[in-house]
Amino acid sequence: MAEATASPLRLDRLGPVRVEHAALRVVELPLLSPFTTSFGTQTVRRALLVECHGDGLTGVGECVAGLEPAYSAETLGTALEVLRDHLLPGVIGHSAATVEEQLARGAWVRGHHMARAALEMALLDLAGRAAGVSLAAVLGAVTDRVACGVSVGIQPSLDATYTLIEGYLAAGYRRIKLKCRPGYDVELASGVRARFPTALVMLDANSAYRLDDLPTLRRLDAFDLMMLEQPLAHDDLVDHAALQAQLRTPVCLDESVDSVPAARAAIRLSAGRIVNIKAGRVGGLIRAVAVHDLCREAGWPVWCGGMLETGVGRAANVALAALPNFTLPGDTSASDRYFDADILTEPFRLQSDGTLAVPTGPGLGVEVDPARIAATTQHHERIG
Ligand code: NPG
Repeated sequence: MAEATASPLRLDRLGPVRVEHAALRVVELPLLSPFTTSFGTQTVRRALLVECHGDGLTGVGECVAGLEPAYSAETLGTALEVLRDHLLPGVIGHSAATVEEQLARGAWVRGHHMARAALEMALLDLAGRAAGVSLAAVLGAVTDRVACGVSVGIQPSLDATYTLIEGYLAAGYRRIKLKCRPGYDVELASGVRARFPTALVMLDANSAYRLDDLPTLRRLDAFDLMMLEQPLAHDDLVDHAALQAQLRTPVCLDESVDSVPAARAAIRLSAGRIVNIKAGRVGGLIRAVAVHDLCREAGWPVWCGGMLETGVGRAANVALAALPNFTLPGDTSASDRYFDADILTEPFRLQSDGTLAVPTGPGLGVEVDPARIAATTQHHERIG
């Protein structure tokens, strides 16, 4: 066990925020190429943005929920409803001494972590802008750039996968994550390892296996993978623990760690050795820092996951990934890995050292481009 260290979170740097009115906006951006995982193929990113207005400032948050309840039970539709009918009415027009107090007004809502996280992001952006402090500074960033990995979806052929990897490594990405599923695993890992002997490579199964697949999963131990992400069911920490006990490759948990208590349980059970932290999945950035802190105390490294975010959600991810225990490259790729054009005035660009710069401006530290917002908006409603 590593020694307990103080949390880097600095919410005390923020003052109170007043939300006068808000808006829910759905933008749609086509993906440059289809993204296939063990549970399906995505060709567009439809993102729900929460905009909170107060004192002449706007804070924006992005919800990571997808169109279908496949990765998680939440969808864009459920998030719209929960934000419109339950979460936003609790904050609009109410004064609070701190952002935490404001968020606590929605604490009675059970689950709906992605909806909650989107509102939290908007409030933290608004409060950061009001106080002139960057989100990265509030969360406790210790670096001004974060190492980037890239996630490669399931391709029509192994050759297509090799070609993509070559391009990403040449661009500077520092770690390759390969989506896998039963029947598209051992050959994939062995082929990639043979062609890229020194690359940092990991596999992500998105819960596609069962403990009965142990013989197949053990064969992956031969390929020096950084980790195997979320091999088993999203709600089965006990089986993950049984698997990790019989696997040399570290198991990384994603879907299984959907809350701070789940992180504690995973650590207690030794259900893996690494956590992919997504703020949306655990209910917000503040809880993401709490998961980070628990993992740090346990000696588990973490990295920042991605959900094909637009630049808004990406800005928050990059700020989070700048915390001290994010020691592994994450799924925080540059805007041009996903979209022809992002919705920001300045997209996230991969630096020559394979990193993204952590925004330093107030709040999220990025600006949405009004023309891109107008061009991509599918739905808009004012609340309050
Ligand atoms: O670079 O943002 C990215 C994508 C990273 O592979 C990625 N995300 O299971 O972690 C995942 C997967 C995902 C994407 C899951 C979209 C759900 C929706």
